[in-house]
Amino acid sequence: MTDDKLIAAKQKWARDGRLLTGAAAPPAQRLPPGQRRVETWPVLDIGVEPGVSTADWTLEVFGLVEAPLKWDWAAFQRQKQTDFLSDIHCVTAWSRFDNRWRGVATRDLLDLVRPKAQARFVIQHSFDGYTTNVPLAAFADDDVLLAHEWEGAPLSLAHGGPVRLILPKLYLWKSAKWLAKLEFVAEDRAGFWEQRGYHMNGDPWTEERYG
Ligand SMILES: Nc1nc2c(c(=O)[nH]1)N[C@H]1C(S)=C(S)[C@@H](COP(=O)(O)O)O[C@H]1N2
Ligand SMILES: [Mo]
Repeated sequence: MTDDKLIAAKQKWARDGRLLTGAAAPPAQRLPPGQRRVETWPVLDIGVEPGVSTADWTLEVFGLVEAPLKWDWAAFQRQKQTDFLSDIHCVTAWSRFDNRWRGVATRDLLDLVRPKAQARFVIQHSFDGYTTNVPLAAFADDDVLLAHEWEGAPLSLAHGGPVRLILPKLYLWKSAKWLAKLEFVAEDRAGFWEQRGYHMNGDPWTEERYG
């Protein structure tokens, strides 16, 4: 059962253009326009916690790549692991600074699967049925990872464990929890929130909240 009340409320935000300030933030500023800093880490999703364990977790990479792959948990753990530190920005206006992550850098994943020349977007598919689309260029940035640890501990189920994407330069709805599949495509395709009035790109610095 999805959280239909929350979904309807956020869809209305998009229609009404809520939280848009119209202000342009200089990139030197750490808090994007219209955001407020929080110390806790709120849980936000469409209301279906899939409860996938490491034993049955797999990741598939398919579509416009030279070398599609499927990893189980052991194969994922054998990949080069990297530590990251980043801020996250949710479109509902909270930002959380200095999150320590550990996982597989998308750059290292891209070296393995080798996107074809026509590939320009990546669709993330999750175990709860959620999807979200990002430009390949954003996915390939050097601060993006498939995260399985936060602050030195396994990523909790509520925050998308065993594995979620973290793409810090876009609003957090572009970072799928409970990541199951990555699909490389030539044409952009709207994901769950993008079909409900949210932006195809989602840059917090230019307030690409809705569109
Ligand atoms: N699979 C999945 N990923 C998801 C979502 C979801 O509902 N399902 N919600 C998105 C939204 S809108 C936000 S703000 C962040 C919230 O992540 P958090 O609960 O860890 O703060 O996850 C994003 N990724
Ligand atoms: Mo969100």
